[in-house]
Amino acid sequence: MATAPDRPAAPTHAPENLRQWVLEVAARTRPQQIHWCDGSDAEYAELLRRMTAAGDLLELNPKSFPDCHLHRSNPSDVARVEHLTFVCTVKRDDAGPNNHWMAPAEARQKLAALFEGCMKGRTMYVVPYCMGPIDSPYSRCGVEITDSAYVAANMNLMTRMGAAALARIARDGSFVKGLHSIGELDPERRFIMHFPESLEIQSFGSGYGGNALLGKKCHALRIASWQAREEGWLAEHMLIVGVESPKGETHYLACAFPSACGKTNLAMLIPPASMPGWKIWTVGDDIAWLHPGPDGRLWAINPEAGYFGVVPGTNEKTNRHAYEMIRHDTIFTNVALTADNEPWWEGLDKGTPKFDWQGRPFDPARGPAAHPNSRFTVSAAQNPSYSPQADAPQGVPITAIVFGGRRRALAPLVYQARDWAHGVLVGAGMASETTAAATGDVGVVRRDPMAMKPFAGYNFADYWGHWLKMGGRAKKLPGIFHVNWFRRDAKGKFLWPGYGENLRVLKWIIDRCEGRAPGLDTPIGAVPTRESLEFSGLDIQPSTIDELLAVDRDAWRREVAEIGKYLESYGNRLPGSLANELSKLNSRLD
Ligand code: OXD
Ligand code: MN
Repeated sequence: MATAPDRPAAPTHAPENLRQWVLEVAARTRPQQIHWCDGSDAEYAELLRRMTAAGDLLELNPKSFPDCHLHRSNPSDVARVEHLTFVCTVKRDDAGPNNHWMAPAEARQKLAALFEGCMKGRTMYVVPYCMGPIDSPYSRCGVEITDSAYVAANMNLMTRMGAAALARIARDGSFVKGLHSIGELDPERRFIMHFPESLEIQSFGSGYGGNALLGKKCHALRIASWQAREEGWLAEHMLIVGVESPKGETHYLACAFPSACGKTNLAMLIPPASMPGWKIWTVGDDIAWLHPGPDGRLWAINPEAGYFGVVPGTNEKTNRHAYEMIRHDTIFTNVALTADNEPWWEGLDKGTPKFDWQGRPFDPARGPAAHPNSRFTVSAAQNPSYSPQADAPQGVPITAIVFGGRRRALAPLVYQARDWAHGVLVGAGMASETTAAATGDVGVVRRDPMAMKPFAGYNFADYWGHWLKMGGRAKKLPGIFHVNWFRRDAKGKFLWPGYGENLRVLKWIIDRCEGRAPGLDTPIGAVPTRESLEFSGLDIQPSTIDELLAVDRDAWRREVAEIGKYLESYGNRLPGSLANELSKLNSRLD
């Protein structure tokens, strides 16, 4: 193999500030050895081999799932922990009511005690990574120090990690410092702390993706959203999808939905048979960094290089591309196993589970076989619909921004905001039912502005102010829309088939932006006329369409009152123009 995993010395091109920091951390955490990751295939294979030998990974059936492995988490460590996630700014108000806050000095003291000697007997991995294409001016780098081989291997799939990132760090001179230890995986000794003012992250006591793969939520959303405000761009919880029409015209949409609400499925959508000639290109499935481009449009890059997706529900019909791409070279976390050593999950339309996600003989009385938040980690390059533009340094131009949530009532299938400022209100007023992606109750409607409730690294009031300002920075702004795939009838049945059929809605959105689709003006925005949505080949009753597109004024008045109360909780930091948008909406409803 190209590199020995235990090589202690820093690579020659590692900058001095990085070497110094690594030595300081090693002196505090006292690992047995230090391994600087180079990101090579040989290194990845060696990491997997070691974890398998140690029992941290199980090799799956090599014939049907070649080079796939299963990792079983500690049962108390299977999701993001929002109540243990802190933004540590000098002033409490800068973190805002949307974040848990701790004073930086207090947080550092707590963490220092936890990290002291925590890597004894372990290997300390130094993981240099680049969020975004290596040669993009919009990309940003970081280094994660971790004592988890699982984290190092996942970072290899999820980011551009290793030698090329290190070379860029040496060029840039600055990087986000991420320090991570699994500690004892004790929920009582678990903290995910962010110091946006000094570009630092410290995470202790969890090995779960969103808590431990620091490039993802911690860097690319919480720290990056802070940097984006300072530098005039946006770091958002959005997929980026290219929609190519039969005429060969491609439009890119950036869509913000809360965790586990179908971003990966939408990013890899398979067009229905009744819409021949349409193609979908995935640029990203979770995070978008948006910059005003020289042509006045917003341009987006996906800072990630892989997918950390929810497994349950994935099958040939719901997401054929994901289903195919996770059949080789994939790390599964917390899925069940069949007797043939194949991964199994709820919603897979074949096979039977023999062992549940904890490795116990499967007993339906104990709940689902796969954990509802079980995940796959896979390189984006394995996705059959991976867009060649995903590596473009300038990113892709965004035609429309789409907000959405999981709402069984109220929000119509799709509506369009009247303009940018109204669109910011639509995003700020978003609410969605909670899912298994974070610990806590599932199915409870909560406010989740721009799908960023768990991820905005600063006060939401300032964040909305920044969004409003961005409206003045780009001359050709994308249209802003809201969708809801999850509306149900009185009996609880979904009204809309979703999945591939969502393309019909994306087509209307693009047509609207291109000025070629009529809309019906309502107080909340424009909804499609029945004729302007493409329904050919879809078995749906006209009355269902009417129900999907209906705007119930009374219910909306109640909703707007709720949104008003929520926005008021941000006090006098709330931008006046947002409050103004809300009163305009109120008057339209009257
Ligand atoms: C994720 C999440 O893992 O949003 O992407 O929780
Ligand atoms: Mn996410």
